[in-house]
Amino acid sequence: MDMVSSEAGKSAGVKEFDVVVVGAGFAGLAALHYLREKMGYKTRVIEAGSQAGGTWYWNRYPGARCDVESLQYSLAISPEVEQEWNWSERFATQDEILRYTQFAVDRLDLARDIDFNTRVASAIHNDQDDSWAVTTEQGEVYRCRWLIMAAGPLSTPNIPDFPGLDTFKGEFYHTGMWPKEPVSFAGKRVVQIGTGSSGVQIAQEISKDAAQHYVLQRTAHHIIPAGNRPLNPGEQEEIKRRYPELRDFWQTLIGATFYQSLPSDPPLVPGDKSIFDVTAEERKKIFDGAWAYGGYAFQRAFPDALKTKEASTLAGDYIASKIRETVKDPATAEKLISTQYFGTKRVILDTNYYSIFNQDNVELVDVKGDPIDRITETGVRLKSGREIEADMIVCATGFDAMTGSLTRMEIRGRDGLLLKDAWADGPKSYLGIMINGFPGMFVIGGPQSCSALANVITANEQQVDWICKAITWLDDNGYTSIEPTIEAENAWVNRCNELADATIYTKGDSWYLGSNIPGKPRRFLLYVAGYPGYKAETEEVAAKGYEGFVLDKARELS
Ligand code: NA7
Repeated sequence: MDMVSSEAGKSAGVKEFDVVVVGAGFAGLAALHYLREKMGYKTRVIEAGSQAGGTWYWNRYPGARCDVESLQYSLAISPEVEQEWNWSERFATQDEILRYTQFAVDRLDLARDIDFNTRVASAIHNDQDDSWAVTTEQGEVYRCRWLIMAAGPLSTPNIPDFPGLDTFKGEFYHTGMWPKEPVSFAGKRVVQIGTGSSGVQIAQEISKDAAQHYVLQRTAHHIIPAGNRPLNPGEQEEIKRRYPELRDFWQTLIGATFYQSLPSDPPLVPGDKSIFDVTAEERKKIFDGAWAYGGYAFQRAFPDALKTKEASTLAGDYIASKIRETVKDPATAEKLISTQYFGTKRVILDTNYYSIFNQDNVELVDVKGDPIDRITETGVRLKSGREIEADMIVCATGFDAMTGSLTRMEIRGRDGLLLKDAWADGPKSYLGIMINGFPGMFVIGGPQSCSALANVITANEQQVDWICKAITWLDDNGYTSIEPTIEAENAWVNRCNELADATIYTKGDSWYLGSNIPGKPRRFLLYVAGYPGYKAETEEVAAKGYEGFVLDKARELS
């Protein structure tokens, strides 16, 4: 099919496609494969990086590793890729995932339809003919009927506006924009700001070589052991043999991923018993087993741990006892104990973080008690007047999550509406896929989807499947436009907010709420009821002929 290019009235120099996809992470790659191979659509992917991989392309900092088991964190769209690629560890490193991505790109011959080193500046809807014009920073224009934004939920780095940052004379890095060239910490005084997943991972690498390593912590996060290890003999083969059955099983679980490596293992945790229905001894035994097994077994041990403050506190107390056992200096141990409810921030999987604080070259600096005043030419000054001299500053300060990758582009929908303005009071979407005022523009991993609360590759693939089926259906029925009604969008947003309010997630501060970005409206950014519920709700809308959407067939491309 070559829907757009066959139309009359093409502008010179404008590249014409049926579908343009922004971003070549897992979502964009899955979309390209689906659109091209299953639907025969003329598709172009635009990618800012020089290689596919999204998150795993940009976050190449030392120690970067996935927190979903490698045998589950993989594309299901291609049996060839699934069977031919071999993972080496239970949780894969950034480097291994990037090599896997490249393998998938080569095996599926995807690169020929991706424009690399190309960043999108704007996407403007043409209300006359229901097309989109996507313009790159180099000034190239792509025109398409359907636009898919797959720019990533965690891809706009947050560099806090510290006064004096531009005066610092040493090396400066953000984990989400790590250079390709090697960075050495050896013999240097390194200040690290931020102790989320990225901070916890890179801290273990910095502390190995730095002369002095200052870990600036604003909030202590909850950290549980990953239990990473090389894959056991036969484990990979069994999973490969059973992939179709296992992928179906994983999709019945709240996070579309299983906390155990193999479902055939005897269940580690009851999983369905309230934390209050067991004695203190039983609870400890269950937590001990889950802690030793690693991964998210601990988080899944009791279903109410992420629901009520009382249950969450018991899980937090267990982690506190582990910190006190590990960290020799009692004052440092107390600072590392989170005062947030367990699960309000994403729980971090780690290997050896707490014990680095027993090293002489590592100091934990509490920047909630004594905040950063400014960055100087030679380091960091705290409000107390303390000067920390540094050769290098590493920001592990996270991302403008879920919305940043979209609002930093000039996206204009119907009547010239700017997406940033439409979201001034907080992001809104219908089904986490489409936005009122932006006809024909689909979003993968956007606000009010379940993406970052689930195995994100599975969540991406489900959205790709939904979007591609919608596009096929629209084209088959002669529609040129689809847009959610404001009523459907409001109802979805309210539903997402109500679901979140019934959990622990809204009882603290996190990027899930946008509260990590000064001035960003506080709103829970995800559908919290789990992958199976999300899949069922979105599929029901499609089965009902795209209920809640306005469909238009009046317009032809000019
Ligand atoms: P996160 O989880 O957002 O962590 C960012 C960290 O940076 C966190 O500890 C923040 O403290 C800290 N931060 C942010 N701004 C500041 C300022 N101004 N001063 C001091 N400290 C600051 O990002 P990650 O990259 O670690 O992980 C993101 C996701 O990627 C993760 O959840 C996984 O899904 C993968 P705070 O907690 O806000 O007080």
